Amino acid sequence: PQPVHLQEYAPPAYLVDDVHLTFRLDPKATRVSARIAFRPNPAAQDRTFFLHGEELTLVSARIDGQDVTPKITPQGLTCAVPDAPFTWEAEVDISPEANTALEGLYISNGMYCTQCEAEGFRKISYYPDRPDVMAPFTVRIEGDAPALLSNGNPADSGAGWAEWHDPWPKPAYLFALVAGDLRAVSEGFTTASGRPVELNVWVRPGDEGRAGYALDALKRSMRWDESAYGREYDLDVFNIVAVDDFNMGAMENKGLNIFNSKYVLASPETATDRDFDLIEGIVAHEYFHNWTGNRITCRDWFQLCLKEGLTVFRDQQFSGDMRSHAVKRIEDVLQLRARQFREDNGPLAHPVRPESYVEINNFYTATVYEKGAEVIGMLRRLVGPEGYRKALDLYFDRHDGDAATIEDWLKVFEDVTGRDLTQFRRWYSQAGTPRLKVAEDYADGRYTLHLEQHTPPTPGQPEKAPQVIPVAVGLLNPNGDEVVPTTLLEMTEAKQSFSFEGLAAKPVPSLLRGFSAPVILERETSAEERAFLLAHDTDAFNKWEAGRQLAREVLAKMTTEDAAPGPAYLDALAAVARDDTLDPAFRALALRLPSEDDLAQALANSGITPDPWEIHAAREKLKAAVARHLAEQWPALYREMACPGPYTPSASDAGRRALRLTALGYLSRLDTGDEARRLYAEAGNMTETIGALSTLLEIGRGEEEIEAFYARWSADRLVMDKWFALQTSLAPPQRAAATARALTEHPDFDWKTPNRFRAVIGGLSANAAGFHDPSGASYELVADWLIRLDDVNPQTAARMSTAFETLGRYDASRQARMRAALERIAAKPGLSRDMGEMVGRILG
Ligand code: HT7
Ligand code: ZN
Repeated sequence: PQPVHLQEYAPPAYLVDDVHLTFRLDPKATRVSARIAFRPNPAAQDRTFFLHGEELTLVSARIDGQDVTPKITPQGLTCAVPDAPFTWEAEVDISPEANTALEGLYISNGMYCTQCEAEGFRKISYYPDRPDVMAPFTVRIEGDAPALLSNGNPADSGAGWAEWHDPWPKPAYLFALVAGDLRAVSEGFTTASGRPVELNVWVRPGDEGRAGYALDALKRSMRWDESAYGREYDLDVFNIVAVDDFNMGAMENKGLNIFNSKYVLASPETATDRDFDLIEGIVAHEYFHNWTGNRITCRDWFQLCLKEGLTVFRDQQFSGDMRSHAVKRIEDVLQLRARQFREDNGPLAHPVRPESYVEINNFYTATVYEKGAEVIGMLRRLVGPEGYRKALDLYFDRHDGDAATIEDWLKVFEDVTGRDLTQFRRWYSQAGTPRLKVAEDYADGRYTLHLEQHTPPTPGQPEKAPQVIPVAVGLLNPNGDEVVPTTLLEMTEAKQSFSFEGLAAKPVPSLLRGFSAPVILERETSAEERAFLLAHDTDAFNKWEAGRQLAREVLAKMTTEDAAPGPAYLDALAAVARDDTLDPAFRALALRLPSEDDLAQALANSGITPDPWEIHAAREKLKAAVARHLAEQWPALYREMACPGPYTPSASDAGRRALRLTALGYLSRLDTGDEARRLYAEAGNMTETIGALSTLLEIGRGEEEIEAFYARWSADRLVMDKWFALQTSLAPPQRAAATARALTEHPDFDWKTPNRFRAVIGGLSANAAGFHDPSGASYELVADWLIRLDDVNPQTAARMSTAFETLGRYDASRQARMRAALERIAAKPGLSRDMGEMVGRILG
């Protein structure tokens, strides 16, 4: 298949003024009738009338009431049309039941549902399925389900039918339809200007008790968008539907958000604190898309970060406001490094705005989403919160109803602030994580930081130009007092120096405060200085970061030199564990060791070939050493952090539980799991149940509890996903492949359900040492299953092939085995375009 290029963008030949769709639902043959008002686009050169359409059976086609016979290809149709506005009518048949790819109209557990982003609408009707064609939609659904839902406002309904009208022009990717036996959990909401809105969360009968938290998160998101961005909701109803079979997390269809049920349904008994946290964030994210994505959409799919980067940034701000900014920032950076830095450092690296793709679904990546959000965070830092708010106001004013571009986005910042953002634009066009080297000197009260930036080559981009890097810096004197508060240095050159005058002694710098830019900081410093910052830094992110770097260095030495952990680190951790002036959630994060993949990444970045089994062994040793060093503190911490009263998912209770379970993790290395077993038996909520169970699995125990868990929860799909994922992700390295293989033979392994597939195969891929079993057994197992899934659900299979993206990091033997697995996938007859592109890029 040929790639599509950003440079080839051409405006659509025809625009759409109005769309009427009628669905006669039937699992085998749903009849979709479309009546569409087209008009020639004066801005277009080309006059070819082309409608996308895939896997459709055309029944009839008419133009202005006259039958026509279009020319049909596997990608769509062309037809001779008048050189003036005209009405197109067509009927097609589609088979939701046969749709296992979960794109277009499909059936999940007896319920009809759609997924149209990015290019799924073309599997529903012939249409110009591109985001720059926007139109109001009227939809009639005929079917015998109790709930018949589509976008916009309900217009009319009767027995076995319902009509919906969405007055806001939208691209086809935001179309949605849901029909099934669903119950609404509802509440009213009044917008700031007094518009009443009905909020519904639609779930299967029996799940009503698990919808309350999502509904509450929705209300808080709506209020927050009003106060933080001045954005109100614009329809009479807002519907959220929970669906079991879903390729991703959720989808922002106008007025009818569809969610993976994992991100809607929660009760204290079945969901962990992490689940509640994710539900809040994802509900907010999809709601915020109503303005950043729906009212202002993307001109083409290359501009995906326009809506996704901005919406992620907004949901991060929201979660920070709801919980703790410091903790949220640490969690976001952990995630950025684990996913985006990993991606940026390998064969799948691409710019935040890619310049070509074969399959756009392969570009819903950490780079587009998370790095896209970081770029916005940097912009905000550079122009300040007021400049940012003014720019956003102008963006909404100027582009409401548009399909916009990154150029449009940056222009509002330039117009509001008078800044030239030409160089800043490189953050959108250059791939790779910049390295920021720091040296310093001090003489006569003058302290100078010498900064040097360099971005390594990435596929197709051997050379990089310097980027604008906002470096937030604070300086501490040797007593630990802050002598220079946070100051923003704007680096624009490849090499640049910045001086601070009037300092009585050589200061200790706190660099890149709040992680002010998505770069890798390279600075030689002592363990003592890191411990000093961990103790004294006033910037919460850098306080944590100091401990993190210390842990990385200790682990790296333990891995490569078999060294013992030094006292600087162990004593610094003890001080954090003891310091009850610190937020428990922060302490839990500071006491958590870097992941095995994080360490592999760090070693590879410093030119050392990581051995995943040695890393695993070193990390286990370090856990044991920390457990022993703080032996007296764990039981007390475990006791003190117990939450009195009934479970609440509040940030403060969740933080206490996180610290308590961290203490349990270390404690279990001293008491062979006795306390964890007790907690498993007594736990009154899923957070503690899973905490106890994972603690036991991590020390190679928990067999009885795994059985008991299955007996208790086997009827609950979402909880069973946890059961599967825990076992593959926490299996000891030598047993991981065999554990995963055995689970693929389990009668409950419904591999066609993405959540279950991700639990088992994704769980194994996330088990760094287990996946990199030197025998290659895990590579082979994962490849076998990706080959199998590719026939059924290419989108999910292709996404999961990223397990192999770290190929270049490892030793020759592992590389050869990974390559062999990938080549076997590449050679599969009938390989999907999705998987073909991914494997081709990984193999290089
Ligand atoms: N905009 C959505 C991205 C998306 C998606 C969601 C579910 C299934 C398939 C999908 N393809 C693309 C989700 C979001 O970012 O909010
Ligand atoms: Zn999104």
